[in-house]
Amino acid sequence: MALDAERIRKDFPILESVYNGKKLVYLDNAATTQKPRQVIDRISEYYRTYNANIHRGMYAISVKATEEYVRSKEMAAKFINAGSYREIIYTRNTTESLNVLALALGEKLSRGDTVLISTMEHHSNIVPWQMLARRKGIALEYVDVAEDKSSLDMEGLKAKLERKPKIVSMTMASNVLGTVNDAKAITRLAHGAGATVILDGAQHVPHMRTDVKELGCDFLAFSSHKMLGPSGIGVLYGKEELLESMEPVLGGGDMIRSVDFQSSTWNELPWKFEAGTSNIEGGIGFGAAIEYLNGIGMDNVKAHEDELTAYALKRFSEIKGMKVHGLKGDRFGERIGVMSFSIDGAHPHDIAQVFDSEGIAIRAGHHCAMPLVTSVLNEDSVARMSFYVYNGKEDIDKVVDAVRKVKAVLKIKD
Ligand code: C6P
Repeated sequence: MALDAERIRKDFPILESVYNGKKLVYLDNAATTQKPRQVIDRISEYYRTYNANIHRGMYAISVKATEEYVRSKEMAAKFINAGSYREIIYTRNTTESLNVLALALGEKLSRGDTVLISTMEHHSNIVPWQMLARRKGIALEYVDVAEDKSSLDMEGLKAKLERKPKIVSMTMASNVLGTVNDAKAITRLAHGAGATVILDGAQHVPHMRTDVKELGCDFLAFSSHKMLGPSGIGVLYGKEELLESMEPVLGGGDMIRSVDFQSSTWNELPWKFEAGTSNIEGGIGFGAAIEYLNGIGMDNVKAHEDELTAYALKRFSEIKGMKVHGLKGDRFGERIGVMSFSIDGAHPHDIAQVFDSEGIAIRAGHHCAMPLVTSVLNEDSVARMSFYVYNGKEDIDKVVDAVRKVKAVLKIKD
């Protein structure tokens, strides 16, 4: 076994809860993950013993708060193998990180320039570029999902790169299909075409080792809340020289070096991009989450999810009328533990409701990836379960029982 899920589960107080008379089985980790005691306690300790604003205080608790906040950035930098914490900007979430990039990099684009994304993207890597296209008259192009309806069409990517897009922004792992894209190859090809490369790591960084030096990407976005940390903290990683060359998008306190009545100069990195009082407790709690994941080891996290994915694929293959979206067979390792599925004759919202009555939390809908779900999968909605470090095979067994209940309730014949 890659990790001891049963022992890990004991660190998560919420997993002791009983809903609808059943012990909670939490399988909506792609939406957000649960928090271990270590994270909850770290945030509580901050409030109880050293709550103060950072960078301002000439007194002990402010100095400690600043040190802890910076320490969390150092851990985040190390976690993705960034050069230093100067390359780690804290935002609210992946969405904000991508919006900051669309605003800051978008400033340098002009009418007729192209931004290339894919049809596999979450709305947060589509809408900011559409807004930029409307503002600046740039063209937005898409790389398609391949015929397998699961992986990115790499030949299509090469063809689109011939048009020399200025920016290529792609997801590292799909929140609907679970597919892990070859982000290293995408980055290499896009750089070869002269593009700036942004990677959406929201579903990758929490689930497997992510090394920005190895990937070679220019920017990476991800969220603390999807990796055991608090909400309201996202990461925007950028290569130092690129961040230095960019203008900030928000102005105010903390991001300046000097201000006079007419103009201002900017603070050093990463503070240039963090205007106003930061989410201090969020940053500090995120540090505790990173420590927790380091304790498990990211290769163990991936191996555990592989084990659960293989088991779920096997169990689901035994059920008539059940369709699993995404890569299957011996390609199961090319996905994270996100599994979308449909059951003949059952609406995904009904599936989620019956699951809820069994204490099982899953998500149903378009998962903020409408183009992918409607145009590629040809569905208006799919059910989705997603695993993390505290899930075990017994959770999947409960899902299989719940699928049987869905069929019984909706009178679907076997
Ligand atoms: N996907 C899901 O249930 P935020 O909300 O900003 O932390 O993350 C946005 C985001 C960006 N990219 C990908 C690939 C994502 O999966 C998400 C968030 C959640 O699938 C909430 S919609």
